[in-house]
Amino acid sequence: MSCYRRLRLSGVLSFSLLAAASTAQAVQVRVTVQNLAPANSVSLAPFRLGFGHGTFDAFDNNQPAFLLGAATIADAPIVTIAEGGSGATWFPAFQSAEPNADLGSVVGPVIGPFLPGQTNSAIFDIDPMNRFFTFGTMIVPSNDHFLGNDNPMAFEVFDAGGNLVLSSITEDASRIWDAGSETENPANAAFLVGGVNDQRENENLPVTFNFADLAAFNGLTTPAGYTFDSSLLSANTPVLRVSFAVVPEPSSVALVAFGGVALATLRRRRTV
Ligand SMILES: [Ca+2]
Ligand SMILES: [Ca+2]
Ligand SMILES: [Ca+2]
Repeated sequence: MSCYRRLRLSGVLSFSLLAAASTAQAVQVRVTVQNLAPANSVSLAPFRLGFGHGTFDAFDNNQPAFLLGAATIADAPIVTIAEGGSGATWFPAFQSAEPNADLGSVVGPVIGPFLPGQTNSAIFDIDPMNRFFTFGTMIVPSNDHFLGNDNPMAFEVFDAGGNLVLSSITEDASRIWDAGSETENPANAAFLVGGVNDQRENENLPVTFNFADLAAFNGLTTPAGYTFDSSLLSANTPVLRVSFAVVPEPSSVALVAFGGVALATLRRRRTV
């Protein structure tokens, strides 16, 4: 290959890379949520998530859930996840703190929560400059238990170059929080036959790690038909895995094809 041709090829490939860098503003990321908990133990309400700059923070260990503009503790952003799974104020607070964040949900494979062993995924368009992942999901049955990250910079999914650098997160039962917002009362709990989740009684405690209090629901029947038993959980029992995978985009496939055409053209020239 002559120096001239080598330079031309290198120029074509550099152009391709530059084009990719300037047009790749969003990547498609598949987020997969798996309930790893043993049968007849905890289920997971719809999974709420955001990719951002790592500045939105809805709670701290051993502090009351932050109100972040909400009038009462029942409306505090993390509490709208912990007490019902909706994130009704969590999403707006996240958007307000980080207007360019990418927010969404992964719901269970059928209507209702992720039962033990169930998995589902969803694909999101993510700006890879939103490098940090934050999530929350209510643990049911409960009044105000949840899984979520206290440190909004705990999970760096993309590096500064926009490359996916985190493939999964696994949480065990010791990572289950009590939001400290509602007392553990089966009559007011979600995902129990006979429980009325809209009812609540202030607990006036800080957010703390606590899965032991789920024993308040042992022996009671869930709407899914199983009898709940928290003794199936030990501190190190895995309960959640979240996985990340980049989905190839049509534009990047086209660029790869373009690079292939450039190489093929050069090869043809060499053989002439
Ligand atoms: Ca925090
Ligand atoms: Ca509680
Ligand atoms: Ca309730």
